[in-house]
Amino acid sequence: MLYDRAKIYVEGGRGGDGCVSFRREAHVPKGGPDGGDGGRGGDVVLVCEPSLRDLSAMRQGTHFRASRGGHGQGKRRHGARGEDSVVPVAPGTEVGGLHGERFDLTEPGQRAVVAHGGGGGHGNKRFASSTRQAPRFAERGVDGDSGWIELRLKLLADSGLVGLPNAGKSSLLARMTRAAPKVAEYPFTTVEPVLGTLEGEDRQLVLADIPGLIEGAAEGAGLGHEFLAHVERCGLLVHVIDVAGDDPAAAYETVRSELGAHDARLEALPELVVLSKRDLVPDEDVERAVGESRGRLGDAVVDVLAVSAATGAGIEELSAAIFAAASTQMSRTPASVPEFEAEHRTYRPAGVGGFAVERLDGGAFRVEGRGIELLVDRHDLSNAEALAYLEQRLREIGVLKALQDAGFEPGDEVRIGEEAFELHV
Ligand SMILES: Nc1nc2c(ncn2[C@@H]2O[C@H](COP(=O)(O)OP(=O)(O)OP(=O)(O)O)[C@@H](O)[C@H]2O)c(=O)[nH]1
Ligand SMILES: [Mg+2]
Repeated sequence: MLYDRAKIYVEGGRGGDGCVSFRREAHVPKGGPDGGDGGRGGDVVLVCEPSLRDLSAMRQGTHFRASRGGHGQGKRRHGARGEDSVVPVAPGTEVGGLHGERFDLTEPGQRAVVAHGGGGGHGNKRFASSTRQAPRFAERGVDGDSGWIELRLKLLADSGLVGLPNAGKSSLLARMTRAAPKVAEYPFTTVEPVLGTLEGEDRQLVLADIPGLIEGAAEGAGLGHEFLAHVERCGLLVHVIDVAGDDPAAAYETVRSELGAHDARLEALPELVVLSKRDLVPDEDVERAVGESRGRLGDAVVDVLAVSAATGAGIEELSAAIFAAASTQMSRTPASVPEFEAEHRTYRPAGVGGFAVERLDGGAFRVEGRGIELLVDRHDLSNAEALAYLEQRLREIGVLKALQDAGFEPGDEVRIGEEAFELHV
């Protein structure tokens, strides 16, 4: 089985808490605050690992959690950064991130941070000011990002073999590469993509043999639809048609329309038409079929060739044609040029950003806003000093003013995030 989809739960580490501590020295009676900051939580990072073939490793474990940041300590010692959770994925893995980003891991070693660790809390040292010389509170660390994300593997092949079932695709792959796909005289022998490497003089190309396509494949008929995504990254389609079949022209059209129905990008790929099993019909019929196809398809295709996997006739020419198409067309394929920088987002819960105040039934007030919620989350509201500090911050940010405008009076209940508390200001 080729596991080309996975769903995993990722969770960045929680930030370490800031520390409340005061300097103690033999000859200094009342030392100042010296509590260090908590460390950032670790990230969950996907890394493109070339030794992996598919996403089957994700079946063992679906939860990936990074470690939490270390807590701050006295003497201004900061907590250590939490350890990252590193998740190896096969080349060609596409990921939809927690915040709607997309990552595409194609190059070995390429990384994508899919869950950022939470920030560490500031130690009490940071809250010292001329009016608050001995702060007896510190911030707590915040939670990291978390949630389920979906992974989708799209094989990194340079060229894809497409065609109706039984057209002879696997026989060609077996003839041209070291791959040993199953070959048989019934349709749907190939049930999942098989990759083979085509050896050239100075380079190699990866050929993907995908299950046969039938009418309705794009809507789910047969098996091919499951795997059409795997040819999306190819730079060249090798369209295999049984020259001894009933109606080669109709076979061609059926496959073309399924490719187009799946994705217009597939339809737009350069295409090499290969008439297979040429040993089964007289040479003059083969020549006629090649001429007829060339006339009908013209410039729409790279070329039309006739081959036999059984005798080897035309195989060298086919290989040369694939390499030639590769050097002219594949230099700009998505397989070699990552569509997205995998690591394209930096996230820090820095500024408080916007907020909204709402009066609830019963007289309480709710303040909403990610930054404000984080601020409240960072503080222990049972600590009177922390609460006083929070009130001061809410005043500075303009939340108090907004509350008063909404009818707030000292002593009313205010709810922010999970917390509910009375404000006496
Ligand atoms: N005589 C002859 N028979 C061939 C040739 N190529 C393939 N065949 C036969 O055609 C049948 C189908 O070949 P496959 O390679 O399995 O075809 P496929 O396109 O991979 O088929 P699916 O995997 O079902 O989509 C098998 O019985 C092969 O032996 C050829 O060049 N000459
Ligand atoms: Mg096959």
